[in-house]
Amino acid sequence: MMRQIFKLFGIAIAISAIVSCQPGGANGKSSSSSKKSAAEKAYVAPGEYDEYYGFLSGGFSGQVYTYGFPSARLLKIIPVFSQDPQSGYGYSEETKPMLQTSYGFIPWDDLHHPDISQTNGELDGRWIFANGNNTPRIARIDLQDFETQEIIEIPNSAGNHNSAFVTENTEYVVAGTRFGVPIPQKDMPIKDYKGNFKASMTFLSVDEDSGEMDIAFQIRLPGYNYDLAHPGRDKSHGWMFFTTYNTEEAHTLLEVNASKFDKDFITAINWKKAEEYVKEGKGTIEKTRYAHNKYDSQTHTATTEWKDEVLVLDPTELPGIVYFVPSAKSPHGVDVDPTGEYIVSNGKLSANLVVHSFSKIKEAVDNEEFVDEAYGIPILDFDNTLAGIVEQPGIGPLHTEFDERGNAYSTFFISSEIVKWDVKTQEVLDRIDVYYSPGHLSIPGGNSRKPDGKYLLSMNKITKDRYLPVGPEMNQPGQLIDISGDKMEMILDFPMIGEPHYASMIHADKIKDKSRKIYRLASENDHPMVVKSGKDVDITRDGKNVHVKMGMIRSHFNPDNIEGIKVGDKVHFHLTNTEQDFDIPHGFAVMGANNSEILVVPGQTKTLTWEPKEPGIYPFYCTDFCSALHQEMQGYIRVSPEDSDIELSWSLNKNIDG
Ligand code: K7E
Ligand code: CUA
Repeated sequence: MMRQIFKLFGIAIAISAIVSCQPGGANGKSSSSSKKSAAEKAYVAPGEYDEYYGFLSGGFSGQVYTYGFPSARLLKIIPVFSQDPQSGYGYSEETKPMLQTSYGFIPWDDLHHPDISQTNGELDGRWIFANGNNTPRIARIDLQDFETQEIIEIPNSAGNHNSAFVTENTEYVVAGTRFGVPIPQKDMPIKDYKGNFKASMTFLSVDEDSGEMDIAFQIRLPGYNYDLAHPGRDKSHGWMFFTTYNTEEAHTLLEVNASKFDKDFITAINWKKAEEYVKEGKGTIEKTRYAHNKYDSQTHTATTEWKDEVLVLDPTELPGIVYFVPSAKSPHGVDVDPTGEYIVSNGKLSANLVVHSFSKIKEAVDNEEFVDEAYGIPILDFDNTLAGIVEQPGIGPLHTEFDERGNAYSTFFISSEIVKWDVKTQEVLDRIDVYYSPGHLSIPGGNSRKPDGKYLLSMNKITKDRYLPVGPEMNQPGQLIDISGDKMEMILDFPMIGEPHYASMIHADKIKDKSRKIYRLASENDHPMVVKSGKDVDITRDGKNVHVKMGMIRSHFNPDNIEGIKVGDKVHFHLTNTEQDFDIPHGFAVMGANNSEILVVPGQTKTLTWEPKEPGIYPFYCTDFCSALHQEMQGYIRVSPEDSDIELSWSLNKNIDG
């Protein structure tokens, strides 16, 4: 016991020593490789557009942040697994079903990896898929609306971390479990974990036209811990690779007990083979329960569909689907180069990077060169699958991305740097300090067949002295690095929000021209409570439920005086913004509402529910400064006692008689 504690201390001291000996504050040794200064490179003049979109995960904020690069201007916050008082997402009646799960309404999650859809191995800019790590879910954001349109819960999973990565034609989005757990869930002693807990890798199909997801199948695996995933591409298309740690199957003090074995695994899954088995009718249907939430942009309304079964493939009965490739100890990232040949495994505590060869893996599989098996799954030979080792590039490698010139870029958490190396020769070419401790990095298309290697975004975990202090917690620094030349050059340092893990970046041309401007009232609004013209304005009572169909246009609400509401009523404001002009939203807020304001974009309908508790006169107003007379965009609601006999009535520009 004593020895273990001492050992722990040793590790902690070693790590803190390495972290704290980094140079602080200003970086004096920035090398200017080109004629433009760093400031000029990151500068985007007023009125000009950025060249790239970057979609940064918010980690525990449950959101995605849209930035423009190279300026790092924040363009839009996209709520995903969160309630957002700005847009009303998760508060409006239409969007509440998006956050429904088998555990109930969950307005929070830990979002790590946004991944943009691909066609022929290139980013196509149609959708972003993102994972909810805590309550296993996958979301789809539409890049026409920049809104979350679908969230599907992942059953038989716990800690949905190796997600949401797409295959090169967006055939599948993968959702990999982090924790082993009993499947199906049950009450059992934790000490009996080993051999009894299980894990699931879930493959979700994606409809080519609508983007709609569906769970195609799950692969049941031993209950190790699985960390990250990336799809094969080009020559390795059809495969998916997952880092696998805690092959010791420890259930306590993992930092020691899951670091015993010299090697852990990359789990290589041949999903094309799995697909064949599915077509042959193989696999078992298991009973379960999960929510599938979809937003319909025609009715502006989300619905929850409850599903109760999932198709499970057992790789011990269906050979050829899963192989274990011994790899770096306690690996974190697994990254595949643009050719699909090199698979980089990043052992968190290691000073080397292990590079596997897909051709060699394939050959070993074809020749059945197995050295052992674990729970019935064949284990390949480490040396037989190795392409090479990047010797001593830094300490604590986490993630790697690629450019189109045959270079790889890896983050090193402990030695706080990014190292550039040659994928084929594994030779180190350049290195740059980042401040401090980078997690993921991102290059536009850097996890696709067609990288666009101009900029690299380093997402660092520790801030310390980078910015003016703001209390005990500092926003984490993002650092933009120009990688177009031989030497990497840091050009910008900016605070990010939440805890960004991965970000996906894409050239703006792939998105900007198809971005939605308005919902056409005539053809793109089938909401049952829509107000298309003044004659649709109406208020109806159904017992305690009062439905208000209200229009919004510069600069008034229709109606703006309402009487006959009583204490105990549930008032549903169905708000339609009847503007048909780009970028003219109206907001709605009523005094004492327990949810939020709501922002309605042109041609859209949204509903806010309000339950007045006391008699009185309640003002409501537009929250978004929409015209010179925005402050005139307001109204009153009269709330009477529960037993009052005042009739419902409403008006605009005339007195209510009563
Ligand atoms: Cu490395 Cu969740 Cu992708 Cu964080 S993970 S850094
Ligand atoms: Cu409408 Cu302000």
